[in-house]
Amino acid sequence: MRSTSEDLSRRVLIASANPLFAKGLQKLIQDRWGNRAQVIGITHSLDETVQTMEQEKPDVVIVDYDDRAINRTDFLNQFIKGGGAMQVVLVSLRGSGEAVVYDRQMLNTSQLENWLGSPWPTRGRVESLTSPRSGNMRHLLTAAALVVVSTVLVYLGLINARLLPVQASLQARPIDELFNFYFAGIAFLFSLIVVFILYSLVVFRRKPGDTSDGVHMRGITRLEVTWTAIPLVTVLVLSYFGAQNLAETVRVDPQAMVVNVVGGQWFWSFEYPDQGVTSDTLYLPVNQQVLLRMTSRDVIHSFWVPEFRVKQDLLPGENLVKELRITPNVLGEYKVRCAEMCGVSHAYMESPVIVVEQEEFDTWIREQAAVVQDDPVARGEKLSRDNGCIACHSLDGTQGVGPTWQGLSGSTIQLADGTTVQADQVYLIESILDPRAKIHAGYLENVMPDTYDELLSEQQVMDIVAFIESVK
Ligand code: HEC
Ligand SMILES: [Cu+2]
Repeated sequence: MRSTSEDLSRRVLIASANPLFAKGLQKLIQDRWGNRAQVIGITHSLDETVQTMEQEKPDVVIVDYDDRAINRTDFLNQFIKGGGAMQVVLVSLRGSGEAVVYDRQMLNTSQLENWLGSPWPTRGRVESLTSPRSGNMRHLLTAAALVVVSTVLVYLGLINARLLPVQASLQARPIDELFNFYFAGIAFLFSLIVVFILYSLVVFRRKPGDTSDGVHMRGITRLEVTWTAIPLVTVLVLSYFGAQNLAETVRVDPQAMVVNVVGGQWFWSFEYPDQGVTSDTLYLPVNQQVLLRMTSRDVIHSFWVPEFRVKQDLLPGENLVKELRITPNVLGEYKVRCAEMCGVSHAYMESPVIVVEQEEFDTWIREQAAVVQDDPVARGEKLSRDNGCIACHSLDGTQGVGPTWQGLSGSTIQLADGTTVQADQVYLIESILDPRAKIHAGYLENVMPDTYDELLSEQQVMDIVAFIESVK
């Protein structure tokens, strides 16, 4: 900032090919300002003006607005490229006469009146010279305060909006912490943008009758470097947090219980290899890490229990086993859902996930194991659920993707080729092992998987048939 005494002896350059304009202006400046301003030269062309500006570094350049020899647009382009503080006054003597002041630092229409005592009508509103910066600072501080208030309010709103369900696993904790951190960032960025826009709309609204131009701005390198550097650092910090978080959610507990998960159109099946049990419900003992080893029977599915937060895709292919570790720490009933669009019944690909005390889990395992031993119908029912048959075949007459099993056994079936067939044991077995052989009229022929002859043993097929026969 300049001191006041220096301010009072400004060095002025006049650029005009018109001698009358230059002389008149020089006289005017001398009359009004005496030795507080000094005309250091008069130039007659664009090149001469630019050259003199570089050599003499005047405080102010007064340019004849109507002069063809010094094209004002070309001149301003040159002027703006320079460094250091300098002001340009474009003065027109034509018609109504007008003047525009450009300031290399601020480029606003201020200070003209103070400078020349307003000898010409000025274009637009001329602000007083009394420290325009303090006014800017006040606006900035007010807006900043509003940003702080808005950030706090938006953040409180976000964390109280219950965007996340109950936190029911150890892995969910770091994820939620990261979420909260992001919410704070989102609240701040949202406020930064919205508050400044609204503030400008309200406070800097164009007053009636104001026809002045906005401030003319060219690139400000320092600002551009700043707004590139800050996001860069922010992204690096976030990626560090993200990596740390990931490491925490995949931390291995050597005591983890293994469950093999198979996803298919449209069912989940959970095998407990160490306990010799398979189920369509995922039972988990509380506070014990479970290692899910997951694969898909057909297309890509995705295992997601929102309460546990973590999620993992299941890929088709024998050797494509994906792992996910979960340590449930809140008792309760949840639902696993498929988070990957996988066909017609994708939205219904849900199974219960039940977190129980260790003793209750052991009891459940014992019951499941017992069922498998005793009764072919019970075994068949279990196999039907575990293999996803029930997803397509209802047991209560409800219309599904496939025909209902209620009353199926022994009924007469209309086939797509116009013939009929008796649904005896032979037909049921053939329908399971070779579903394309005979098509039930009204159903799509290539929907039922034709892989069961590989997946099921002869005994298992007989168990399922026993179960179908029992659904009356
Ligand atoms: C993706 C859906 C789907 C799955 C899973 C599925 N089926 Fe089917 N199933 C069908 C459709 C559709 C038909 C009718 C078309 C046909 O006859 O192939 C059918 C037909 C049948 C039939 C003949 C019934 C009749 O009314 O003609 C039997 C029996 C059968 N399925 C058993 C099973 C068994 C057992 C399983 C599990 C091991 C199973 N299905 C899994 C879709 C499915
Ligand atoms: Cu799916």
